[in-house]
Amino acid sequence: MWAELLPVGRGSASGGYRRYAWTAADGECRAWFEEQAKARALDYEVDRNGNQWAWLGDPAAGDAVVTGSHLDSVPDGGAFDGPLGVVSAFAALDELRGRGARFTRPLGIVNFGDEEGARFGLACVGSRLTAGTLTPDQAHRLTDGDGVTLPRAMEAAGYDPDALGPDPERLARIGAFVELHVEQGRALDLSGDRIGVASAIRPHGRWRFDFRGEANHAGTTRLADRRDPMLPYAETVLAARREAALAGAVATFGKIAVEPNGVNAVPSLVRGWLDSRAVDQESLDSVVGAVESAAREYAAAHGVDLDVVRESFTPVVEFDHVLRDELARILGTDTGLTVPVLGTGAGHDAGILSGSIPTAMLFVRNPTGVSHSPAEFAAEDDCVAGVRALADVLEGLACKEPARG
Ligand code: HGY
Ligand code: MN
Ligand code: MN
Repeated sequence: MWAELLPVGRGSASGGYRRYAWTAADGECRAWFEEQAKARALDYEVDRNGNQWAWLGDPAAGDAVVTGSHLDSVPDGGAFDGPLGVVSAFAALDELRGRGARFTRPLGIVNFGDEEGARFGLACVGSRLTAGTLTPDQAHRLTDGDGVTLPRAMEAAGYDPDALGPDPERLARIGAFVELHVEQGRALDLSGDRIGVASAIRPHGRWRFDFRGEANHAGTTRLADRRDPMLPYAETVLAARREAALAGAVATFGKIAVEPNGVNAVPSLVRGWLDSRAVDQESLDSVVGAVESAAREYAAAHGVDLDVVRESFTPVVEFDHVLRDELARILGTDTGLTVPVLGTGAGHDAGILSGSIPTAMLFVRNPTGVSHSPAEFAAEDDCVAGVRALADVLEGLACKEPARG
Protein backbone atom coordinates (compact mmCIF):
# COMPACT_ATOMS: atom_id res chain seq x y z
CA MET A 1 0.00 0.00 0.00
CA TRP A 2 2.74 2.40 1.08
CA ALA A 3 4.80 1.80 -2.07
CA GLU A 4 1.77 2.41 -4.30
CA LEU A 5 1.07 5.79 -2.71
CA LEU A 6 4.69 6.92 -2.44
CA PRO A 7 5.19 8.28 -5.98
CA VAL A 8 1.82 10.09 -6.15
CA GLY A 9 2.23 13.88 -6.28
CA ARG A 10 5.94 13.79 -5.53
CA GLY A 11 7.80 16.85 -6.88
CA SER A 12 10.96 16.02 -8.81
CA ALA A 13 13.34 18.70 -7.52
CA SER A 14 12.90 18.49 -3.76
CA GLY A 15 11.37 15.02 -3.54
CA GLY A 16 8.59 16.64 -1.49
CA TYR A 17 4.87 16.26 -2.16
CA ARG A 18 2.44 18.66 -3.76
CA ARG A 19 -0.86 16.92 -3.11
CA TYR A 20 -3.12 19.98 -3.07
CA ALA A 21 -6.89 19.85 -2.70
CA TRP A 22 -8.84 18.99 -5.87
CA THR A 23 -5.74 18.74 -8.06
CA ALA A 24 -4.79 15.74 -10.19
CA ALA A 25 -2.43 14.47 -7.47
CA ASP A 26 -5.29 14.69 -4.96
CA GLY A 27 -7.43 12.75 -7.42
CA GLU A 28 -4.81 10.01 -7.65
CA CYS A 29 -4.66 9.78 -3.85
CA ARG A 30 -8.45 9.52 -3.75
CA ALA A 31 -8.37 6.77 -6.40
CA TRP A 32 -5.83 4.90 -4.26
CA PHE A 33 -8.12 5.17 -1.20
CA GLU A 34 -11.13 3.87 -3.16
CA GLU A 35 -9.05 0.97 -4.47
CA GLN A 36 -7.88 0.00 -0.97
CA ALA A 37 -11.45 0.14 0.33
CA LYS A 38 -12.86 -2.00 -2.47
CA ALA A 39 -9.95 -4.45 -2.29
CA ARG A 40 -11.09 -5.13 1.31
CA ALA A 41 -14.77 -5.41 0.40
CA LEU A 42 -15.53 -2.32 2.49
CA ASP A 43 -18.54 -0.13 1.68
CA TYR A 44 -17.04 2.91 -0.03
CA GLU A 45 -18.65 6.36 -0.09
CA VAL A 46 -17.78 10.02 -0.57
CA ASP A 47 -19.68 12.40 1.69
CA ARG A 48 -21.18 15.76 0.76
CA ASN A 49 -17.88 17.50 1.58
CA GLY A 50 -15.70 15.20 -0.47
CA ASN A 51 -14.34 13.18 2.46
CA GLN A 52 -13.87 9.49 1.63
CA TRP A 53 -15.20 6.71 3.91
CA ALA A 54 -14.75 2.94 3.91
CA TRP A 55 -17.11 0.97 6.17
CA LEU A 56 -17.07 -2.51 7.72
CA GLY A 57 -20.58 -2.98 9.03
CA ASP A 58 -23.49 -0.60 8.69
CA PRO A 59 -22.75 2.91 10.06
CA ALA A 60 -26.51 3.38 10.53
CA ALA A 61 -26.18 1.01 13.48
CA GLY A 62 -24.42 3.90 15.19
CA ASP A 63 -21.65 4.16 17.76
CA ALA A 64 -19.09 3.48 15.01
CA VAL A 65 -15.35 3.49 15.65
CA VAL A 66 -13.61 5.49 12.93
CA THR A 67 -9.92 5.87 12.16
CA GLY A 68 -8.01 7.62 9.40
CA SER A 69 -6.40 10.95 8.58
CA HIS A 70 -5.67 12.96 5.39
CA LEU A 71 -3.76 12.41 2.14
CA ASP A 72 -3.14 15.99 1.03
CA SER A 73 0.16 17.71 1.78
CA VAL A 74 1.80 21.07 2.39
CA PRO A 75 4.02 22.35 -0.47
CA ASP A 76 7.03 20.00 -0.61
CA GLY A 77 5.65 18.08 2.36
CA GLY A 78 6.87 14.70 3.54
CA ALA A 79 5.52 11.22 2.87
CA PHE A 80 4.18 10.51 6.37
CA ASP A 81 2.10 13.54 7.49
CA GLY A 82 -1.40 12.28 6.79
CA PRO A 83 -0.78 9.16 4.68
CA LEU A 84 0.73 7.24 7.61
CA GLY A 85 -2.63 7.47 9.38
CA VAL A 86 -4.61 6.30 6.37
CA VAL A 87 -2.27 3.45 5.39
CA SER A 88 -2.07 2.35 9.04
CA ALA A 89 -5.88 2.30 9.22
CA PHE A 90 -6.17 -0.18 6.35
CA ALA A 91 -3.20 -2.18 7.66
CA ALA A 92 -4.72 -2.32 11.15
CA LEU A 93 -7.94 -3.71 9.68
CA ASP A 94 -5.89 -6.35 7.84
CA GLU A 95 -4.16 -7.16 11.13
CA LEU A 96 -7.49 -7.49 12.96
CA ARG A 97 -8.93 -9.72 10.27
CA GLY A 98 -5.79 -11.82 10.62
CA ARG A 99 -6.49 -12.10 14.34
CA GLY A 100 -10.04 -13.21 13.65
CA ALA A 101 -11.37 -10.17 15.51
CA ARG A 102 -15.17 -9.96 15.65
CA PHE A 103 -16.46 -6.42 15.41
CA THR A 104 -19.42 -5.53 17.56
CA ARG A 105 -19.47 -1.91 16.33
CA PRO A 106 -19.25 -0.53 12.79
CA LEU A 107 -15.67 0.31 11.78
CA GLY A 108 -14.95 3.24 9.45
CA ILE A 109 -11.76 4.36 7.70
CA VAL A 110 -11.71 7.98 6.52
CA ASN A 111 -9.66 10.31 4.34
CA PHE A 112 -10.53 13.91 5.24
CA GLY A 113 -10.11 16.28 2.31
CA ASP A 114 -7.90 19.40 2.31
CA GLU A 115 -6.47 19.09 5.82
CA GLU A 116 -3.37 21.20 5.12
CA GLY A 117 -5.11 24.09 3.41
CA ALA A 118 -2.07 24.40 1.13
CA ARG A 119 -4.10 25.61 -1.87
CA PHE A 120 -6.91 27.68 -0.33
CA GLY A 121 -5.25 28.80 2.91
CA LEU A 122 -7.71 27.31 5.43
CA ALA A 123 -6.71 24.17 7.34
CA CYS A 124 -9.03 21.14 7.72
CA VAL A 125 -11.70 22.22 5.21
CA GLY A 126 -13.23 18.73 4.89
CA SER A 127 -13.61 18.16 8.62
CA ARG A 128 -14.62 21.77 9.40
CA LEU A 129 -17.44 21.60 6.83
CA THR A 130 -18.60 18.27 8.26
CA ALA A 131 -18.49 19.63 11.82
CA GLY A 132 -20.30 22.79 10.70
CA THR A 133 -17.52 25.13 11.91
CA LEU A 134 -17.03 26.26 8.29
CA THR A 135 -20.16 27.27 6.39
CA PRO A 136 -20.69 26.40 2.69
CA ASP A 137 -20.73 30.12 1.95
CA GLN A 138 -17.34 30.64 3.60
CA ALA A 139 -15.99 27.61 1.74
CA HIS A 140 -17.31 28.91 -1.58
CA ARG A 141 -15.33 32.12 -1.08
CA LEU A 142 -11.99 30.32 -0.68
CA THR A 143 -9.69 31.18 -3.57
CA ASP A 144 -6.26 29.84 -4.49
CA GLY A 145 -3.18 31.82 -5.56
CA ASP A 146 -4.31 31.73 -9.20
CA GLY A 147 -7.75 33.10 -8.37
CA VAL A 148 -9.48 29.73 -8.75
CA THR A 149 -12.31 29.44 -6.23
CA LEU A 150 -12.98 26.27 -4.27
CA PRO A 151 -16.26 25.61 -6.13
CA ARG A 152 -14.57 25.82 -9.52
CA ALA A 153 -11.73 23.56 -8.32
CA MET A 154 -14.21 20.99 -6.98
CA GLU A 155 -16.22 21.04 -10.23
CA ALA A 156 -13.04 20.56 -12.24
CA ALA A 157 -12.35 17.50 -10.10
CA GLY A 158 -15.89 16.20 -10.65
CA TYR A 159 -17.42 17.14 -7.28
CA ASP A 160 -20.52 19.22 -6.56
CA PRO A 161 -19.73 22.35 -4.48
CA ASP A 162 -23.45 22.92 -3.90
CA ALA A 163 -23.55 19.73 -1.81
CA LEU A 164 -21.17 21.19 0.82
CA GLY A 165 -22.57 21.52 4.30
CA PRO A 166 -22.67 20.28 7.90
CA ASP A 167 -23.19 16.54 8.35
CA PRO A 168 -24.53 16.08 11.90
CA GLU A 169 -26.26 12.81 11.00
CA ARG A 170 -22.93 11.30 9.97
CA LEU A 171 -21.18 12.51 13.10
CA ALA A 172 -24.03 11.30 15.32
CA ARG A 173 -23.28 7.75 14.15
CA ILE A 174 -19.65 7.93 15.29
CA GLY A 175 -18.83 6.94 18.86
CA ALA A 176 -15.06 7.49 18.62
CA PHE A 177 -12.56 8.80 16.08
CA VAL A 178 -8.89 7.80 16.51
CA GLU A 179 -6.29 9.39 14.22
CA LEU A 180 -2.80 7.92 13.95
CA HIS A 181 -0.18 10.46 12.88
CA VAL A 182 3.57 10.70 12.60
CA GLU A 183 4.82 12.81 15.49
CA GLN A 184 5.79 16.31 14.33
CA GLY A 185 8.41 16.75 17.01
CA ARG A 186 10.96 14.69 18.93
CA ALA A 187 9.22 13.89 22.23
CA LEU A 188 9.05 10.16 21.48
CA ASP A 189 12.60 10.11 20.15
CA LEU A 190 13.80 11.76 23.35
CA SER A 191 11.77 9.45 25.61
CA GLY A 192 12.73 6.35 23.63
CA ASP A 193 9.12 5.34 22.91
CA ARG A 194 7.67 4.17 19.61
CA ILE A 195 4.08 5.27 20.26
CA GLY A 196 2.43 8.12 22.16
CA VAL A 197 -1.13 9.27 22.88
CA ALA A 198 -2.18 12.89 22.34
CA SER A 199 -3.38 15.05 25.18
CA ALA A 200 -4.05 18.38 23.49
CA ILE A 201 -3.48 20.63 20.46
CA ARG A 202 -2.21 24.10 21.17
CA PRO A 203 -4.21 27.06 19.78
CA HIS A 204 -2.92 28.25 16.40
CA GLY A 205 -3.86 30.28 13.37
CA ARG A 206 -2.86 31.92 10.10
CA TRP A 207 -3.00 35.69 9.44
CA ARG A 208 -2.45 37.39 6.07
CA PHE A 209 -0.57 40.74 6.19
CA ASP A 210 -1.11 42.86 3.04
CA PHE A 211 1.45 45.70 2.79
CA ARG A 212 0.38 48.07 -0.02
CA GLY A 213 2.98 50.62 -1.23
CA GLU A 214 3.70 52.22 -4.56
CA ALA A 215 5.26 50.52 -7.56
CA ASN A 216 8.25 52.41 -8.84
CA HIS A 217 11.58 52.17 -10.67
CA ALA A 218 14.25 50.44 -8.57
CA GLY A 219 17.01 52.37 -10.26
CA THR A 220 15.77 55.91 -10.50
CA THR A 221 13.44 56.50 -7.54
CA ARG A 222 15.13 58.34 -4.67
CA LEU A 223 14.95 56.42 -1.38
CA ALA A 224 13.12 59.30 0.27
CA ASP A 225 10.44 59.17 -2.45
CA ARG A 226 9.68 55.48 -2.05
CA ARG A 227 6.67 53.77 -0.42
CA ASP A 228 8.28 50.34 -0.44
CA PRO A 229 6.09 47.62 1.21
CA MET A 230 9.01 45.20 1.40
CA LEU A 231 10.58 47.23 4.20
CA PRO A 232 7.74 47.10 6.78
CA TYR A 233 7.23 43.46 5.79
CA ALA A 234 10.87 42.65 6.59
CA GLU A 235 10.69 44.52 9.91
CA THR A 236 7.47 42.62 10.77
CA VAL A 237 9.11 39.25 10.16
CA LEU A 238 11.78 40.15 12.72
CA ALA A 239 9.13 41.47 15.13
CA ALA A 240 7.26 38.16 14.88
CA ARG A 241 10.33 36.20 15.89
CA ARG A 242 11.01 38.64 18.76
CA GLU A 243 7.44 38.56 20.10
CA ALA A 244 7.20 34.77 19.84
CA ALA A 245 10.46 34.29 21.73
CA LEU A 246 9.26 36.67 24.46
CA ALA A 247 6.00 34.72 24.86
CA GLY A 248 7.45 31.19 24.57
CA ALA A 249 5.35 30.82 21.41
CA VAL A 250 6.17 30.23 17.75
CA ALA A 251 5.62 32.50 14.77
CA THR A 252 6.58 31.95 11.16
CA PHE A 253 6.27 33.94 7.97
CA GLY A 254 6.71 31.03 5.58
CA LYS A 255 4.79 32.25 2.58
CA ILE A 256 5.10 35.57 0.72
CA ALA A 257 3.62 36.92 -2.50
CA VAL A 258 5.09 40.04 -4.09
CA GLU A 259 3.47 42.10 -6.85
CA PRO A 260 4.68 42.68 -9.48
CA ASN A 261 7.68 40.63 -8.26
CA GLY A 262 10.19 42.26 -10.59
CA VAL A 263 13.90 42.55 -9.78
CA ASN A 264 14.10 46.16 -10.93
CA ALA A 265 10.80 47.40 -9.52
CA VAL A 266 9.84 48.64 -6.08
CA PRO A 267 6.87 46.37 -5.26
CA SER A 268 3.31 47.69 -5.11
CA LEU A 269 2.15 44.90 -2.78
CA VAL A 270 3.83 42.48 -0.40
CA ARG A 271 1.54 39.81 1.03
CA GLY A 272 2.95 37.76 3.92
CA TRP A 273 1.29 34.93 5.84
CA LEU A 274 1.94 34.54 9.56
CA ASP A 275 1.50 31.15 11.24
CA SER A 276 1.54 31.53 15.01
CA ARG A 277 0.93 29.03 17.81
CA ALA A 278 1.16 29.23 21.59
CA VAL A 279 0.51 27.23 24.74
CA ASP A 280 -2.71 29.09 25.43
CA GLN A 281 -5.09 31.61 23.85
CA GLU A 282 -3.84 34.51 25.94
CA SER A 283 -0.24 34.05 24.78
CA LEU A 284 -1.34 33.61 21.17
CA ASP A 285 -3.44 36.77 21.29
CA SER A 286 -0.59 38.76 22.79
CA VAL A 287 1.93 37.59 20.20
CA VAL A 288 -0.33 38.24 17.21
CA GLY A 289 -1.51 41.53 18.71
CA ALA A 290 2.05 42.71 19.26
CA VAL A 291 3.11 41.69 15.76
CA GLU A 292 0.14 43.45 14.21
CA SER A 293 0.70 46.71 16.09
CA ALA A 294 4.42 46.65 15.25
CA ALA A 295 3.50 46.05 11.60
CA ARG A 296 1.15 49.04 11.62
CA GLU A 297 3.89 51.27 12.98
CA TYR A 298 6.41 50.08 10.40
CA ALA A 299 3.89 50.46 7.57
CA ALA A 300 3.01 54.02 8.62
CA ALA A 301 6.69 54.95 8.85
CA HIS A 302 7.11 53.98 5.19
CA GLY A 303 3.86 55.49 3.93
CA VAL A 304 2.56 51.96 3.30
CA ASP A 305 -0.99 50.76 3.96
CA LEU A 306 -1.59 47.54 5.88
CA ASP A 307 -4.51 45.12 6.03
CA VAL A 308 -4.40 42.09 8.35
CA VAL A 309 -6.86 39.22 7.76
CA ARG A 310 -7.20 36.10 9.93
CA GLU A 311 -7.51 33.27 7.41
CA SER A 312 -7.48 30.20 9.66
CA PHE A 313 -7.85 29.65 13.39
CA THR A 314 -8.08 26.63 15.68
CA PRO A 315 -8.68 27.11 19.42
CA VAL A 316 -7.01 24.86 21.97
CA VAL A 317 -8.14 21.23 21.78
CA GLU A 318 -8.29 19.01 24.87
CA PHE A 319 -8.82 15.46 23.60
CA ASP A 320 -11.62 13.47 25.24
CA HIS A 321 -10.16 12.30 28.56
CA VAL A 322 -12.08 9.01 28.67
CA LEU A 323 -10.94 7.99 25.19
CA ARG A 324 -7.42 9.25 25.81
CA ASP A 325 -7.16 7.18 28.98
CA GLU A 326 -8.74 4.14 27.30
CA LEU A 327 -6.07 4.28 24.59
CA ALA A 328 -3.32 4.64 27.20
CA ARG A 329 -4.78 1.68 29.14
CA ILE A 330 -5.01 -0.57 26.07
CA LEU A 331 -1.50 0.30 24.90
CA GLY A 332 -0.07 0.09 28.39
CA THR A 333 -1.55 -3.40 28.85
CA ASP A 334 0.10 -4.59 25.66
CA THR A 335 3.54 -3.24 26.31
CA GLY A 336 3.51 -3.29 30.10
CA LEU A 337 4.88 0.23 29.80
CA THR A 338 3.13 3.48 30.51
CA VAL A 339 2.59 5.03 27.12
CA PRO A 340 3.60 8.71 26.95
CA VAL A 341 0.78 11.25 26.64
CA LEU A 342 1.92 14.36 24.77
CA GLY A 343 0.57 17.70 23.55
CA THR A 344 1.26 19.03 20.08
CA GLY A 345 1.39 22.33 18.22
CA ALA A 346 0.18 20.70 15.01
CA GLY A 347 -3.43 20.88 13.95
CA HIS A 348 -5.38 17.78 12.92
CA ASP A 349 -8.85 16.71 11.79
CA ALA A 350 -9.17 14.91 15.13
CA GLY A 351 -8.84 18.34 16.73
CA ILE A 352 -11.54 19.86 14.55
CA LEU A 353 -13.96 16.99 15.27
CA SER A 354 -13.26 16.98 19.01
CA GLY A 355 -16.02 19.57 19.44
CA SER A 356 -18.59 17.14 17.99
CA ILE A 357 -17.50 13.58 18.92
CA PRO A 358 -14.97 11.89 21.22
CA THR A 359 -11.62 11.93 19.38
CA ALA A 360 -8.11 10.77 20.19
CA MET A 361 -4.72 10.55 18.50
CA LEU A 362 -1.84 8.11 18.40
CA PHE A 363 1.62 9.40 17.51
CA VAL A 364 4.34 7.33 15.86
CA ARG A 365 7.97 8.20 16.64
CA ASN A 366 9.69 10.60 14.26
CA PRO A 367 13.43 10.21 14.93
CA THR A 368 14.33 13.68 13.68
CA GLY A 369 11.09 15.47 14.54
CA VAL A 370 11.24 17.06 11.08
CA SER A 371 7.87 17.49 9.33
CA HIS A 372 6.38 19.63 6.55
CA SER A 373 9.59 18.77 4.71
CA PRO A 374 10.75 16.12 2.21
CA ALA A 375 13.10 14.94 4.99
CA GLU A 376 10.15 13.81 7.16
CA PHE A 377 10.80 10.20 8.18
CA ALA A 378 9.60 7.38 10.41
CA ALA A 379 11.38 4.03 10.72
CA GLU A 380 9.53 1.00 9.38
CA ASP A 381 9.58 -0.86 12.69
CA ASP A 382 8.05 2.19 14.38
CA CYS A 383 5.38 2.35 11.69
CA VAL A 384 4.65 -1.37 12.16
CA ALA A 385 4.41 -0.76 15.91
CA GLY A 386 1.93 2.00 15.05
CA VAL A 387 -0.21 -0.40 13.02
CA ARG A 388 -0.20 -2.93 15.86
CA ALA A 389 -1.04 -0.24 18.41
CA LEU A 390 -3.90 1.03 16.23
CA ALA A 391 -5.13 -2.53 15.77
CA ASP A 392 -5.06 -3.07 19.54
CA VAL A 393 -6.94 0.18 20.10
CA LEU A 394 -9.57 -0.61 17.45
CA GLU A 395 -9.95 -4.13 18.84
CA GLY A 396 -10.34 -2.77 22.35
CA LEU A 397 -12.94 -0.24 21.22
CA ALA A 398 -14.86 -2.12 18.53
CA CYS A 399 -14.60 -5.81 19.41
CA LYS A 400 -16.32 -6.60 22.72
CA GLU A 401 -14.57 -9.97 23.19
CA PRO A 402 -11.01 -9.43 21.87
CA ALA A 403 -10.05 -12.41 19.72
CA ARG A 404 -6.55 -12.54 21.20
CA GLY A 405 -5.76 -15.27 23.76
O1 HGY B 1 -0.41 23.05 10.20
C1 HGY B 1 -0.66 22.09 10.88
O2 HGY B 1 -0.52 22.14 12.07
C2 HGY B 1 -1.17 20.81 10.28
O3 HGY B 1 -0.08 20.15 9.71
N1 HGY B 1 -2.18 21.05 9.31
MN1 MN C 1 0.65 18.76 8.28
MN1 MN D 1 -1.31 16.03 9.24
